[in-house]
Amino acid sequence: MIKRSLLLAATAVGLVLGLCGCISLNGAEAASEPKPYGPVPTERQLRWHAMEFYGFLHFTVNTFTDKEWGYGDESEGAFNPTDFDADQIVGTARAAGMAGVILTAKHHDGFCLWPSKYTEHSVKNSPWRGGKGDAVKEIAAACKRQGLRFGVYLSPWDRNHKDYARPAYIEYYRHQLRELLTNYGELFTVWFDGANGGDGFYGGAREMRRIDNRTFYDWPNTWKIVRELQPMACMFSDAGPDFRWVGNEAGIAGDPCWATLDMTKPGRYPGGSSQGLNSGERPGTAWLPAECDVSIRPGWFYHASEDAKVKTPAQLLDIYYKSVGRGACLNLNLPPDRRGQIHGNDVASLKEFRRILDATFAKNFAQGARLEASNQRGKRWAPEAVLDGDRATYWLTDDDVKQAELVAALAQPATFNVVDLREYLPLGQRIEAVALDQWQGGRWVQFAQATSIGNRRLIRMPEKVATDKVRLRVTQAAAAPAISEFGLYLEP
Ligand code: FUL
Repeated sequence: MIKRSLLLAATAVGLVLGLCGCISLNGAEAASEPKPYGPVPTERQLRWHAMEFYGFLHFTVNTFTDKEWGYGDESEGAFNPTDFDADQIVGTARAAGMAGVILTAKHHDGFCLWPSKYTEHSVKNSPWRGGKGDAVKEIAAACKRQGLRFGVYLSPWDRNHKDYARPAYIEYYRHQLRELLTNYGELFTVWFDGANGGDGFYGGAREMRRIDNRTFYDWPNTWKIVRELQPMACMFSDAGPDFRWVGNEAGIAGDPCWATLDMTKPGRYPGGSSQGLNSGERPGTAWLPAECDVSIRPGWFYHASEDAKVKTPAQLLDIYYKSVGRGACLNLNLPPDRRGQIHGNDVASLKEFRRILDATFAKNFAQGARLEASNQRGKRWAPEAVLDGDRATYWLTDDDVKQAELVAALAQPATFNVVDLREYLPLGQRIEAVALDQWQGGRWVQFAQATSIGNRRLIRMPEKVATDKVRLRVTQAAAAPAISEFGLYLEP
């Protein structure tokens, strides 16, 4: 009897909640669920956003022939790393703070780093490990051991294959894709390069072969294979479907850099034009955030002649702030050398880069601040969420409030030169401009401003700011701003 009345009461409450969805149990008015603005990310894209920083590993016959683009006629015998060490490679990426690596399983020259069943042009005919080696397997296993995610680059352009530019090649390409998608554990990405240079070996033909990027690869059906076999893998091409090229190979995102793109524009297909990719488009028709790819050296592959041209820690930091700090992901290439390891110069530069980043983000000076917001949408969306280190919680204003302020009275006076902001992505990219003020001599003085935020905005200031009160102002937004994180840091 008691049980039954409880059940009835619960049903009644449930009904009331279900009917109006806006009355809380204590009778007070609570706000309704917020509606997303514009295109929103998928679950797999959210996982990708959370990675922020990962690496490319460009490695193949080119490493031994000293080329950037192999012609496709390289002997399998050329591939012979003297001391291949997947743990050293992946360990270097891990120590640098990377969340994953993407290996060039096959570059444009067509040589396969795994013993594909569908070609003789692979490690199986190389002297490395007596023809029994599988570099894809070794890197994937090292990633698993060291807690990194793994992805593959499978060049659509193949300058070795006799059927390239004919329908039979698509079949070949898909067989290879299936091998990579089924034999190497979970992949976080499949990276489809857009380069199609034309001439090549092509099984001995040594000729120019042109294809129409838009139709030849029949991308929709190739993508289906990835979705079927690796549903959580994000696919890259110049224009998606899951993340986009940033339009340059310098690792620099636009400012602003919107996470959305208008896919109705001409050239919006894999390998299409790079127009608009650097800054994205707003409001856009698809959530298609940017990846900034860049090599730690001038070339993508290892060349001893570039040993003294490794990017310095200061250059890497600059790239980090202009990629991750503009809401994109950074894909930094580390090319294994002829031993099959990351060269000491690269290791040293990465180590110092990481040391500075760790020192910078060790302490959030906003932590413990007393927060006061000009508006909040009800208890569940209180401003304290911006300091809880959890990107799933956020401060949100009422629907009609698109400009809002958050004053943070710091626990102690602080000196900082980096501001860190994140939007709550499942509600779409809403904020269009923010400004920051410091309390100085009894008044507010602006010290920074920014446009797009998205996954993350890092504002790196030329001067340090010393204050005990900071004001964050959302000065322009397309919908009620939803901010999930806020931080103040000091780069040493
Ligand atoms: C380009 C390629 O042609 C380069 O060799 C490299 O792989 C880079 C990441 O993408 O399009």
